[in-house]
Amino acid sequence: MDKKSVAGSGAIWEKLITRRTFLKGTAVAGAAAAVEGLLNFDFLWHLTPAARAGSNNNDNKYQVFLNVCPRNCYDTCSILSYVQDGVLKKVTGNPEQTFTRGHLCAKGYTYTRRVYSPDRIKYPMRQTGGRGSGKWQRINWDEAMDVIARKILELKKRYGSTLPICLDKYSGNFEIMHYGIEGMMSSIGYTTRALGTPCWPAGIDAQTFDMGTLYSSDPEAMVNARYLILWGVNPAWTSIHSMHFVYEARKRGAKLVVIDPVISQTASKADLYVQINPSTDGALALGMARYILDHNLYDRDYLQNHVIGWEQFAAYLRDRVTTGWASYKTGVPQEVIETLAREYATAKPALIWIGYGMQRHTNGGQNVRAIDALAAITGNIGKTGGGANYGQLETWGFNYHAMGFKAPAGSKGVSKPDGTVSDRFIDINNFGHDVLAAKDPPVKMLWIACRNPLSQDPEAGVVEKAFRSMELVVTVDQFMNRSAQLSDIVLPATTQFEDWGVNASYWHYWVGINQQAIKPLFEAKSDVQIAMALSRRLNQLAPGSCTYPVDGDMQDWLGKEFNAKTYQMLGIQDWRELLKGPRKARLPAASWSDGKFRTPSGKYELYSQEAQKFGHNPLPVYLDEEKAPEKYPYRLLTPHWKLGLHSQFQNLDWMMSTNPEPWLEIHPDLAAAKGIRDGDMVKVFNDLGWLIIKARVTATVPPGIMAAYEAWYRDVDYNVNYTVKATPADMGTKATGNPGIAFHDNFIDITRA
Ligand SMILES: Nc1nc2c(c(=O)[nH]1)N[C@H]1C(S)=C(S)[C@@H](COP(=O)(O)OP(=O)(O)OC[C@H]3O[C@@H](n4cnc5c(=O)[nH]c(N)nc54)[C@H](O)[C@@H]3O)O[C@H]1N2
Ligand SMILES: Nc1nc2c(c(=O)[nH]1)N[C@H]1C(S)=C(S)[C@@H](COP(=O)(O)OP(=O)(O)OC[C@H]3O[C@@H](n4cnc5c(=O)[nH]c(N)nc54)[C@H](O)[C@@H]3O)O[C@H]1N2
Ligand SMILES: [Mo]
Repeated sequence: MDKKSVAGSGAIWEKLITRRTFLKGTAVAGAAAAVEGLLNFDFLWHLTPAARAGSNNNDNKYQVFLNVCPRNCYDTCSILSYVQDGVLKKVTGNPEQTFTRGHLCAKGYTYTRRVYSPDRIKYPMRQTGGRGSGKWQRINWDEAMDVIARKILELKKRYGSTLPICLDKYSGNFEIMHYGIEGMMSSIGYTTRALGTPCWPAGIDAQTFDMGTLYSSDPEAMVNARYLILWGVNPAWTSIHSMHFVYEARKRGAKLVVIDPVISQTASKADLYVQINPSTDGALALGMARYILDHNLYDRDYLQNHVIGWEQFAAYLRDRVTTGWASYKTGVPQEVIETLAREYATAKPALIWIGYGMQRHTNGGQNVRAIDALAAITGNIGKTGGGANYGQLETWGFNYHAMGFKAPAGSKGVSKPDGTVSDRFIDINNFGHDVLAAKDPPVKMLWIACRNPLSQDPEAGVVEKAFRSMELVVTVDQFMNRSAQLSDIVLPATTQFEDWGVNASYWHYWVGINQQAIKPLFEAKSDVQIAMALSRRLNQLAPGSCTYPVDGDMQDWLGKEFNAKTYQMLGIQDWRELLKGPRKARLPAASWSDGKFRTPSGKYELYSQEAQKFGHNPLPVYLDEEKAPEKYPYRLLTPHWKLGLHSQFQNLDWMMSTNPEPWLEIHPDLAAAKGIRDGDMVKVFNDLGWLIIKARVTATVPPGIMAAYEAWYRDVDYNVNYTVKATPADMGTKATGNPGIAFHDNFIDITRA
């Protein structure tokens, strides 16, 4: 066994051989061969080290552009891009934007390496030897659009609708005009869509039942907290800019508590670290609530004026919850629970940041409701420096013009009981299975954009099967990742430096324009331009078959995304004012400060009939956590990694040079019991699949729990999702159409490889 990690689905060892050959031997090398020599890359390649050395004293030799990091990340940083002779030389954070404060994260500083990476997909390419063969042939855009358009029209003719065509798009680029990808699909007819999100839906529903929507306070206002609980969130890795505000709060006297089963980098900064059994956060919150109730530490006025359901909730607590029970469930000593409850309820304002990691469980939604309840009963909601922060979409009120195109007249889709027609929706969190299961008509073609399902979806082996069963798979991306390798046609996407756009964050309150700073590299196009090119060809072949515009000026289109409300929120009259710099939305520092909630009652709903309608207990009650089956007694957590963002960044040379291979964190006691030493290769497996990975023996994880971080490494066949089952979380359906996914309820066994 060589020293690199490998992964597979199904316990078939031969598959390993095929997979490795496919990955190392042909696909990557094949792609490289297809594109190398077509353009002398040395020119750009040699310039970027200079960008690295570029000094701030010489800024006047550059043209400076405003950009925004469009990744799915809390921070959505404001970037200043330095361009010389049409080449992006360096990037820095924009000091004007008070959340980014002039800094990027480690990933952001690699953007020059990403834009000019020799691994970028440079031209449309067609895989001629079959999916995964690695035999790629460069084709031109016209040919690519012709093949795709003909396939769409042929499928439409064969099945009488465009439902056999399925879109899977998620979060590779959250820039607003990227919703044009959905628009392109709508404009050809009714199609099959991956609906939902793998990210945060359980928590969204929880906050929606409690408060009417997710609307957290300005994270910059965290500095005002006197007590700050970071609950199942690891901002030292996943929201590095938030740490400034966390530290500032602490400097001003706040106590910092971190609750996580893993001693994360964030946990290492805490005044109090609480190691909790995974998925038992609801029990901890309810135990704290019981203590608060018994010791009269709740806020009577707030409950009376702004909350419904307190009596029922208090009765539930008295009836079913004790701090002793909470201790038994969570593994947290009873005294710690009581101290935490007392301190939290008496330090005002107290703020809880509820992370996305903690809700990726079968009871994640209920756990978030229980934590929200703490903020409500102590009257911390609506207070600057208080609250239960999870995320916000207040600043996302754009027109979504790029998305708003309708199916051609007479298109056939799914008929609904109310007489309307719609797309066919499948679950994004059980994508492979649902694609394979779709009937009448079956799914025959996939369009993948801003998405890497082969790496990010559970049951990656099933997703692979779904890919292999298609007649045509088109992937639009910047890199030849696993999904691209299993496609028939790949199309090169631009980076944010090569495009116009506008970005908001789901965390902070800033909105910024993304200026085109450099010309598109090679033959890359933006997703919207690809939609236009496809429409052009479709309409040539079959006039009227696609309603998407066939051309358009991207700055005009950008203007069409704004409306009176966004202008008012940003304090501008025209979007071009954003070319002077990003703007912060004019919202109160504390959400819900007017006490008007968006629930049916207009109050905070401890008792939610809406929750009941969706099949949940109307109260935030404890739902038992998922326990390890006998056969697979250990839990494998797969949270997010510092130097990558899902399947992005870790493939770049600077990242690979710092961290060339993934690892598994395992506690010394378990390692000893299994005869595993630090640095050994281990096999992690369950009925679904397996991976072979290097062990790091560390007491930062508890004995029965391991951690391996989700990521895509370029030359390493590593995929945590070969062992992750598509188990739904309890909530998510109300706000996002499908439940979230319990990525962290993943049980495995381990041996030395
Ligand atoms: N085991 C496990 N799995 C997880 C998670 C976990 O915690 N554990 N987390 C889940 C979460 S929270 C999320 S949000 C998902 C993320 O899942 P995805 O949204 O699929 O993740 P990314 O890898 O960020 O992006 C997908 C692709 O978009 C491409 N891309 C970037 N910019 C563009 C563009 O402008 N156009 C096009 N067409 N493509 C572009 C990138 O190169 C990348 O290949 O993963 C989920 N998967
Ligand atoms: N560097 C980097 N930044 C990112 C991302 C990335 O991939 N890399 N991804 C972005 C995206 S899409 C997202 S969704 C966010 C996610 O960022 P976070 O909200 O920080 O979520 P995670 O990193 O998935 O998990 C956070 C912590 O939750 C813990 N956890 C798991 N289960 C439980 C539990 O049952 N209880 C408790 N208390 N804790 C638990 C994990 O051990 C982990 O330390 O980050 C965004 N920012
Ligand atoms: Mo996410």
